[in-house]
Amino acid sequence: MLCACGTSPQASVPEYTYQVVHTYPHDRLAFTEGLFYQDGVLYESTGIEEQSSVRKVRLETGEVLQKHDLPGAFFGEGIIRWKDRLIQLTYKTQIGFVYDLAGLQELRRFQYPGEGWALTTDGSRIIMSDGTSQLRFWDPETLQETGRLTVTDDGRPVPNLNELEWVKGEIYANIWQTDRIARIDPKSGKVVGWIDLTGLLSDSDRIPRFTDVLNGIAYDAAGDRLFVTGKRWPKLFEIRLVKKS
Ligand SMILES: [Ca+2]
Repeated sequence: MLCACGTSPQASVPEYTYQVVHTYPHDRLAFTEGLFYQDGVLYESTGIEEQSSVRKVRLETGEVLQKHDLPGAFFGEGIIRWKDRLIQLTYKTQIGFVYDLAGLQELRRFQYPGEGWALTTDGSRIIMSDGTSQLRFWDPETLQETGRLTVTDDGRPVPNLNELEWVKGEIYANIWQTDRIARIDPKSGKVVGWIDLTGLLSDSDRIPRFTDVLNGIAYDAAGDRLFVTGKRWPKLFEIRLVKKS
């Protein structure tokens, strides 16, 4: 039978599934909101008021090496390193924190409008998500906005962009409340690939009404390793992408 759909065929955006390369322990109480990897250490931000923190974690064991707790009113969100500083967003309080990377001591606070969801960097700009289909670019020194980019898939905006990671010239963004990661062209904003992580955390590793959604992408550029986890997941995974045929 012929399809009489009446619309032009969609440009085929490649889809990827995954292979698990390694499984590591992850703090089951960590409501992961931000994640990156730097010089052998995972940096993680956790959310929820009265439970928020920024921490350094040993990848292999999940051991928390260093931790700074946020004041109770703040809900921690995305993090990124810039030079010798660590920058952290908060969810709805419109205040960000700048820490000393080595000691995780608070150096100062700054303000931005709207919600704060995630951060990453292409090496010259900070890239920020706020839960919409837009990404914001910031000057990393002034933390002032320099531009925005709308992320689209086949011409339609992609909302709920959450945790970000810069991976080999693309922006990876996991889509809130899904098992999917968008691979985004940073120039056009177009989704150039979809990663489907369905089934990554098994049902037996989930606690009903406690274990939450996929969130947290980190990339080890030197070792070409991609890490993903989720909110209150007991595991963190190194994965390899496999193109769906
Ligand atoms: Ca990240």
